[in-house]
Amino acid sequence: MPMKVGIVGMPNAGKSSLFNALTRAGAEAANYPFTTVEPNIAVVPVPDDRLLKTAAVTGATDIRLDTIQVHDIAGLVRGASKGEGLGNQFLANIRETDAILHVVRAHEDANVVHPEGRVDPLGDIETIETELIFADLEQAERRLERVAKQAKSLDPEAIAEEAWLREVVAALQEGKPVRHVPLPDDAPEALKSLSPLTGKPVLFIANVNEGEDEVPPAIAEYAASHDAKAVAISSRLESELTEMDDDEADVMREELGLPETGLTRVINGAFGLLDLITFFTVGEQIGQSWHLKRGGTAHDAAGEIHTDIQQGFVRAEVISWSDLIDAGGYTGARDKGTLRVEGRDYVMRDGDVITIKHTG
Ligand SMILES: Nc1nc2c(ncn2[C@@H]2O[C@H](COP(=O)(O)OP(=O)(O)OP(=O)(O)O)[C@@H](O)[C@H]2O)c(=O)[nH]1
Ligand SMILES: [Mg+2]
Repeated sequence: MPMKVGIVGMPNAGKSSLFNALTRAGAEAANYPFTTVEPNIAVVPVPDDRLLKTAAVTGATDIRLDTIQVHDIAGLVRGASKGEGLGNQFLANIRETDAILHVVRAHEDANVVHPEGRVDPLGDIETIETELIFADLEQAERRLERVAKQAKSLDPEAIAEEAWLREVVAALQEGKPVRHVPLPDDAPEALKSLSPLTGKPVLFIANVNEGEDEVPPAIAEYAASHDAKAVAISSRLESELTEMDDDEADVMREELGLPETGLTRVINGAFGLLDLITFFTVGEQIGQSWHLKRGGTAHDAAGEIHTDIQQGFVRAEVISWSDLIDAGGYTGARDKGTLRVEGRDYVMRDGDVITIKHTG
C-alpha cells in the first residue's frame, strides 16, 4: 500500500508551492516510473542513499525508490466548517491519508496577503486545528447515529464502537483531538471506519523566510507539547529551486547556506511520522526500497512486494544492507555467513535486504 499524506493550512500559507516543488522533484527523479495520479496528488520518491550504495555492489542500475503520495487541498479559514471561505468539503479528500502535513506561514513577505491580515503562526495553527476538530465532530456524530442503530441489534462490535464514538464526540466537543481518546479493544475497525483527521500524526511545516532553515521556537515548542514534529522550509524557494537545473540549484543552495534540500526534510519527516521501517530488494538489475509497519515479518514484507510471492512464501534470505556492502555482494556474504535464512515469522529490521524464495 502506498503511504499517503495530506497537506492542510490556511489560504496562502504556501501549500501549493510546496506541492509543486514536490511534484517536480518527483517527476525529475531518474529512472522513476512517475505516474500522475490526479493533478492534486504528487507521487514523490523517498530518498535513500543506502539503496544506491547497496545497488552499486550488485550492479543493479534500475533503481526504484519507495514513494509517498502527497495530496494538496484548498486552504481552510476560520469558520470553514460553517461554510466560510471555500468550506471544508475538500477535507474529505484527505480522510484516507496516513498523516497530515500542516503548513504554517512563518515568513514575513508583506506582498503575500494573509487571510486575517497578520502573521501569527500559533494563531493560524489553532484556527486550522479547530477546523479539523469541527470536521471530525460532524463526521463522528453522523457515524454515531448509524452505529447506534446497529447496536440495537446487540451486535457486540457495534456496541463497543458506539461507546467509543460517544467518547470521541465528547472529546471533540471539548476541543480535544481524537488521537487522545483510547482505542476500543472490542471494535478494532472503529478508528479506520471513522478515519478522523485529528487521529492522524502531524508534521508541522514552518514556511520560513527565504534562506532561513530553523523552525521558529514558538512552532517547535507547540509541536513538542502536542506530540507532533516540525521542520522548516521556504516553500517559494524550494519551488523556484526545482525550476532550475541541478547545478544551478546547488550553487544557489550553497550561497544560502542550506545543507540539504528542504524537500528531503519534509519527505523524511513525513516518513518518520508513520512508524515504518525500510527494507530493500536488490538483484542484478533492479534495486528497490519498500516500507513496512515496524514489527512486520518476512511474510508481511513478501505481501508488500506481491500477493503471489506472499502466498507462495517458502523462506527468506536476509542480510543487512551494510553487511552486504562489507561482503562485496551475495557470494561474499554467503562465504562469510552473514546472509541468513529466515522463516516467515522473522521480524524485519530497518535496512534489511531480503530475497524471498517462493513457489509458483
Ligand atoms: N515570500 C514567500 N512567499 C511565499 C512562500 N511560500 C509561498 N509564498 C507565496 O504565497 C502565495 C501563496 O502560496 P501558495 O503556495 O499558493 O499558497 P496555498 O497555501 O496553496 O494557498 P491556497 O491554495 O489559497 O490555500 C504565492 O504568491 C507564493 O509565491 C515563501 O516561503 N516565501
Ligand atoms: Mg493552494
